[in-house]
Amino acid sequence: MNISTAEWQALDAAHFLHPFTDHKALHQQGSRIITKAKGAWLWDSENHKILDGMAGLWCAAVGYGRMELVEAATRQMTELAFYNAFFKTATPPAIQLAAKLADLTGQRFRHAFFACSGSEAVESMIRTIRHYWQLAGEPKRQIIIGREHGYHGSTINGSAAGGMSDMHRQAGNAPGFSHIMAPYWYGQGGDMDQASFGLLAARALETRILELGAENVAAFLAEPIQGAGGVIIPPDSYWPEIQRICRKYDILLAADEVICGFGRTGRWFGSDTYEITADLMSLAKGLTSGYVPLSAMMLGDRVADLLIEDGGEFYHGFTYSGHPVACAVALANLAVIESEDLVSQSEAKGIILRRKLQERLGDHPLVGEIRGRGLIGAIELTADKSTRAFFPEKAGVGMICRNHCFENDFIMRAVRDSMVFSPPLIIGEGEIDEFVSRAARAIDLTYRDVKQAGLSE
Ligand code: PXG
Repeated sequence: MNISTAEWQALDAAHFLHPFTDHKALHQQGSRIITKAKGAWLWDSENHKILDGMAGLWCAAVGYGRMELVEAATRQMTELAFYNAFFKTATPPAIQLAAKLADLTGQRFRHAFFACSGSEAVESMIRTIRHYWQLAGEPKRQIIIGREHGYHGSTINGSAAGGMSDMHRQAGNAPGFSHIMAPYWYGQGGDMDQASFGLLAARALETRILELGAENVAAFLAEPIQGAGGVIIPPDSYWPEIQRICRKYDILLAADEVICGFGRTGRWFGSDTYEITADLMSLAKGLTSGYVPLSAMMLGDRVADLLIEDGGEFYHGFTYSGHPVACAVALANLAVIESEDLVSQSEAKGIILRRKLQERLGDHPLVGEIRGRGLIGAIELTADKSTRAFFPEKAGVGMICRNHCFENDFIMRAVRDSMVFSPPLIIGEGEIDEFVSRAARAIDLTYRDVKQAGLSE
């Protein structure tokens, strides 16, 4: 296409509203126009080749440009582009995908409900949980407990379930939600060892259940590893204690696997990594590697049996629930993940990536911690390595680093001053080296700026 970058930017500013964006600020700068991608690399309209350390937005597990997925979409669009599943009909890809997902969970979740986005999958879980308790004869159980720094999407209920206060303020904060602390040892652990802090953070759930009255609490909704909140890796003591508390008070456990699912944490699901036995689970992103929008709510037997046996009609669904093209792409995507063994690759490459980051940046005065599981991780930037002190929020150090990454054709995202990453699972050895050297360069440049601004010695 013969359109200049400046023309794209003008058209973009004139018409396209972006998600989570201060548009006035963006328009002063202009968007970067991404035009193509292959493997772990993106190209922009100025023909810069950019290493994508975020897999799109925690999605592109199999990398970009995989013809297996393209062909699956083409085949399905040609055969049957769309049909709904509302009125006693179903399409083969949706049936096959539901069965495949049940297999991948070892039949712990035998039923799948499909939607288009993570937010819709979470919204579906919230509706299902409340419906479940009505059917179970405990209709007072309405409250969903989430966590600070949790992210569960941008619908009204999803944002209320999440722990982002700016979202609560703008979205009107729907009733029926409560939040407990996150297991964020780096930020809130102080002098405690990780194991003790993990127990402390989990026991906040018990305290909250008792405050609210267990008879009013429907579920605990949580990501195995909190992604958008800054890749918060829970101490190993955390999840077993959460599980014990949920069982003790008969609270449903809903695992939001939108980021953690499909190998991201080195196992098929984050719930496998932490041995979580959830009652419901939401999936999206890696389900199709982002090639087309698709999400799923998975139900374990406890919820599914009651819903199916005693629920009658569940007044919930979307036009595109079980979209055949999206489901066909998901099946092709899962076939690639399996045939290339990307789940164990994620585990093995994650170890290499963290070791190399540690070697190159472990002693860096700006780096407080390098953490991760599989191919999801974070580098914390600190004002004082020995105390893990944060920079003042308004200094925007994470954003400075993100900009240096961007200017050096490398994508990491800043959450507060944590630089978070989740590269495609197909990232190669040489690309891991490239990742480390680009990350190091951005952190060196940030350190220079921080010193110039008098924020660090
Ligand atoms: N749950 C989790 C755990 C997520 O990470 C959603 C639900 C909602 O998914 P949809 O598809 O409705 O966006 C998400 C999405 C970021 C970022 O900046 C993260 C997400 C979305 C947009 C930005 O880290 N996660």
